[in-house]
Amino acid sequence: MVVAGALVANGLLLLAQRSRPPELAGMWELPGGKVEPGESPEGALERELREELGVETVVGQQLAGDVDLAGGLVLRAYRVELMSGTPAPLDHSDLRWVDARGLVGADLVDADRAWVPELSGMLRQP
Ligand code: DCM
Repeated sequence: MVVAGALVANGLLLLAQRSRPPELAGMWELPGGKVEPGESPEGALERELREELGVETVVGQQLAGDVDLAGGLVLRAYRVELMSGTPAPLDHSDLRWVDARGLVGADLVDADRAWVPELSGMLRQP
């Protein structure tokens, strides 16, 4: 399983720009990564966000609908609350905070598009 986090603060959502693989590089995603053996999905997401963004988070509610990825992986997204730190692109090309319009207009990886309607409703409208 792959887990991804929707970090929303002040009506804005954090998007992260992938640096790899070549076919996904430059596209934007909810940051996250693979669940390792013995980890809970929530624990894995907290670890991934610590490693990739340098922040401490608490994982909240799951977003609706898991997404099937290539290779038999399943992608699941969660709401995430920032506890401490300022997100930094430690593993991504760039980070960006988007409102509803910015989310709809972003060049998102295909899998993450499933959550655009649900996420837009949480964000500042233009
Ligand atoms: N992935 C995705 N959307 C995300 C996070 C990851 O589609 N928000 C996909 C990209 C890879 C796989 O999950 O196929 C593993 O991600 P990573 O390469 O970041 O470990």
